[in-house]
Amino acid sequence: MSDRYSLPWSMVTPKSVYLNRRRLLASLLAMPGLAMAGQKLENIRKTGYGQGEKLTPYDAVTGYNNFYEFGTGKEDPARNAKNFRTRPWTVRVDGEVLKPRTFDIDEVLRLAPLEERIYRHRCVEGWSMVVPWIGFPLAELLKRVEPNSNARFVAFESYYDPRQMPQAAWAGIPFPYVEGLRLDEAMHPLALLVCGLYGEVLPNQNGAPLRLIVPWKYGFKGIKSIVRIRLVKSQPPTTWNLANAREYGFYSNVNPQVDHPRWSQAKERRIGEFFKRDTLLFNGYGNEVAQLYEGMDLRKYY
Ligand SMILES: Nc1nc2c(c(=O)[nH]1)N[C@H]1C(S)=C(S)[C@@H](COP(=O)(O)O)O[C@H]1N2
Ligand SMILES: [Mo]
Repeated sequence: MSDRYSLPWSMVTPKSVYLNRRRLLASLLAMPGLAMAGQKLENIRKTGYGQGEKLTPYDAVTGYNNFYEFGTGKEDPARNAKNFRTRPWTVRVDGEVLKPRTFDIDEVLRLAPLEERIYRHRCVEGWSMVVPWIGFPLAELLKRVEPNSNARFVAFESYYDPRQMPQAAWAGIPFPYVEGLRLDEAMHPLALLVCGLYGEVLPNQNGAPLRLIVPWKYGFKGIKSIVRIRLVKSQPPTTWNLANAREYGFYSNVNPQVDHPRWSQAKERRIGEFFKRDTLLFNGYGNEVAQLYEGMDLRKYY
C-alpha cells in the first residue's frame, strides 16, 4: 500500500490499530486470486486481427473450457480453478539459449506491449469460438534468451500441483501437461503468449497467468498456466500424443481433410450457432502460415 493511503489513517487512529490495518491490507493484497480476479488491463493496443468476426460471448469463453488439471467436464475448470494461485509465479526459460533466465510473471507481462487479437479458436473435438485474447508474440520472449544454433524446437510445461488440482487424478492423461512447437512455428508472429481476454486479466480456467495460443492449430496446442519453456534440439513429447499417438500428432494443424480416427474434421460447430461451418485449412490462417509446411505431407505430419 502506498503511504498516500496509510498516512491519513495513521493520523486519526491509534498506532496499534493502524499497524493491524496495514497488516490486514497487506495480507489481503498478497492473497492470490483476490488481487487479480476481473482486473481490467490498461493500455491494450488494438490490432486488425479478426475484424468482422462475431465474438463468442464472455460467458461461453470462460464457462466452457478444457483444462483437465481441474476436471474433464466443460464446466469443471470454471468451478474448480476459482482459488488457483497465480502469484507468486515464475517462468523458467532455458535449454539451448545463450541467456537462460527465470522471469517473474510480472516481468514477463512487461516484456512487450500488450495487444488485443481476435482469433478463431478451434478445438480438436469439433467446436470453435472467436476470442479477443490479450497478449504478445511468443517470439518477443524467445528473443530475450537468445536461442543458440542447436535450438530447433520449443518445449512448454504447465504448472502441476495435485493438492491444488485434485481432479487431475481422474483425467486419464499424464501431468504436467506438456506441449511443443518447431522453432519457426514458435517464432511466427501469430503465435501468442496470452495473459488476458475481453479486456481483463485471464481467468484461471482459461490458463492464468500465462498460456499459449497458436490459432492455426487445434486448441490443445494452447498449453495453459505455463511455468517452463525450454529450447531443445529434437522434437519434444506432447501430452495428447503421449496419451494417444494414433489420434494426436505433434503438428496438429487444423485441417478439414485429415480426420480424427474417430470423427470427421470437415465441419465445426461455432459455439452459439445452430448450423455447422466448414472447417478451414490452418483454421483460415493459411496465407500467413502455409509456407511453414511447404513440401510436407500433412497426412503424415498430422
Ligand atoms: N495445461 C493444460 N492446457 C490445456 C488443456 C489442458 O487440459 N491442460 N486443454 C487444451 C485444450 S484441449 C483446449 S481446446 C484449450 C482450451 O482453451 P480455453 O479453455 O481457453 O478455450 O486449452 C488447451 N490447453
Ligand atoms: Mo481441445
